[in-house]
Amino acid sequence: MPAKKPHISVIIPTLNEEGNIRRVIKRVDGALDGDSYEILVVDGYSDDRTAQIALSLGARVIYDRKGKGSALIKGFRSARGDILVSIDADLSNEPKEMRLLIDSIEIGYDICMGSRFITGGGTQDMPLIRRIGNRFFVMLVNLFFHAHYSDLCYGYRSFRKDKIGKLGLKESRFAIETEISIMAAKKHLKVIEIPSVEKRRDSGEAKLRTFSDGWSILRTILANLQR
Ligand SMILES: Nc1nc2c(ncn2[C@@H]2O[C@H](COP(=O)(O)OP(=O)(O)OP(=O)(O)O)[C@@H](O)[C@H]2O)c(=O)[nH]1
Ligand SMILES: [Mg+2]
Repeated sequence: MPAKKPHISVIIPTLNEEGNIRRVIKRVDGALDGDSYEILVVDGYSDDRTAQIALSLGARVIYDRKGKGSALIKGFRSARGDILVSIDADLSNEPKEMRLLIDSIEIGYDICMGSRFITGGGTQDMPLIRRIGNRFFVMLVNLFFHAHYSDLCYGYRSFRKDKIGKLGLKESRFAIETEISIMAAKKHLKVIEIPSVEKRRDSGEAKLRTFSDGWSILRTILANLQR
């Protein structure tokens, strides 16, 4: 008999996260105990044991060479669930908050976005320069695309699978969240924000480069004005 199709796919992009991935998977397992779900790790050919550890804990592992964005896009395509959740592998997102992300899709929203900047949300991991950049980009996106977002560059989100597949996403690096927010506004998807508290990355190194990735986020915003 074929295995039952999972209802939820938790997509985790990873690059050299061997110090974190075990605890992330265990906490996701704890948060979704009793649910029908799969954990899909999209690994950027890590040099360390990230993929082996994920496999040993029962996750499905696929590979992507380019960046966080292309890893997520590949994950969205490969996911078997109806509800997709994206979560970082560095222990900065709290798996217990996933319940709110999942419930939001179940009650009819197309995308639910964690926000660090509404009541109940917060961040322990945002230097001033990134805070200013994020706020500036939120303002531009809201102005240009008639949206009401409070946060932008944050990857803890959930999606209705058949909707995320139709957004024509292309961003291969850290501008992916910005592209999703813009396309969701352009296509008039039903979006909700929930408060989320971002913790400091536990072990390992940051992959985001504030200036080059900030520049690519700005380019993404401007490029979408013309499309
Ligand atoms: N597959 C894949 N995953 C990536 C790549 N770059 C980053 N990631 C993953 O994407 C998630 C977010 O990356 P981070 O480096 O934590 O970015 P950040 O949260 O802005 O930076 P920190 O402040 O260090 O937390 C993590 O789970 C990374 O392992 C990549 O090139 N490929
Ligand atoms: Mg992080």
